[in-house]
Amino acid sequence: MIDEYTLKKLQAIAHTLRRDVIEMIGVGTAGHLGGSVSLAELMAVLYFHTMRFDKDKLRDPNRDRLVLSKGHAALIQYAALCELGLFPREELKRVKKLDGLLQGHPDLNIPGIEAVTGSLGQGLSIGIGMALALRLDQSKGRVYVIMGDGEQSEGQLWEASEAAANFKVDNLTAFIDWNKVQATGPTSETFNIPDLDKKWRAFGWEVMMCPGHDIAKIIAAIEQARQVTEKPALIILDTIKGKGFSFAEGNAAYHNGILDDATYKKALAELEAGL
Ligand SMILES: Cc1ncc(C[n+]2csc(CCOP(=O)(O)OP(=O)(O)O)c2C)c(N)n1
Repeated sequence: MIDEYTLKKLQAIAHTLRRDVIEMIGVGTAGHLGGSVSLAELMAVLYFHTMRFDKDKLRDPNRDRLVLSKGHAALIQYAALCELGLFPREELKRVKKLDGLLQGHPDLNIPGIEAVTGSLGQGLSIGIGMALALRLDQSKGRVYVIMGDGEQSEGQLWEASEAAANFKVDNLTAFIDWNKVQATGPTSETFNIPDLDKKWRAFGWEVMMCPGHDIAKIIAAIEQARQVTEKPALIILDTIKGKGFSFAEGNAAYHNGILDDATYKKALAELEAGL
């Protein structure tokens, strides 16, 4: 259980992260809006509540690691890292610019980023490697890996899934951002993988379903996952792609769409109204 103050604080942070994403995308350039903002609550919880993460001790061997396997959603991670003070706000205005720090996918030269991602399907393998190394080092650090539902079509991910169960990787928690839409349309029409929960369970994981925009429930699910021993845990977050912006919710056009002047203003107005 979390107290009312913490809940309100994390909700406000999720709201701020959404606003930062809109500011980063701006008018007239493409940006991964939908799959970024579907993660706003999870990012708020992980970086501002759950993770052992100290911005002044980025090399602490006991820190928790976050691997954003669906690296195209980097904007929401950049927003969180910026709000934590890891780089100046001016960098948000230079996202995806050649002279900017923040490129389209996470890169190791960005403070706070632990893994290069973007080629879907690889993040879980990276996370398992980290978790096994942490175990060898007897570190207190845990690893969190965020995957997409469209990403579930990647074969490497299922090999990694088996490996995690085989090696009893219990210092890792994985998430699927189950927003049901991928780049060009509904995930069920692009590459249908029904019964994700049963499949992961059959692969030896502890699997939990969780409403993905409910901060208290996300915190409770992560806590439950931490208690699991001798096997890895997966939290499937039931989310809405584009959450928070009426024109983008469930709309594949805003997977990596362009905001024009009207949609940009509408996004800001909806943020304002949601305060
Ligand atoms: C190996 C690989 N194939 C294709 C792509 C192109 N791509 C980028 S995002 C995306 C859709 C991903 O869908 P999902 O995992 O559901 O992400 P979300 O909807 O949460 O943004 C694809 C196919 C990629 N980045 N990597």
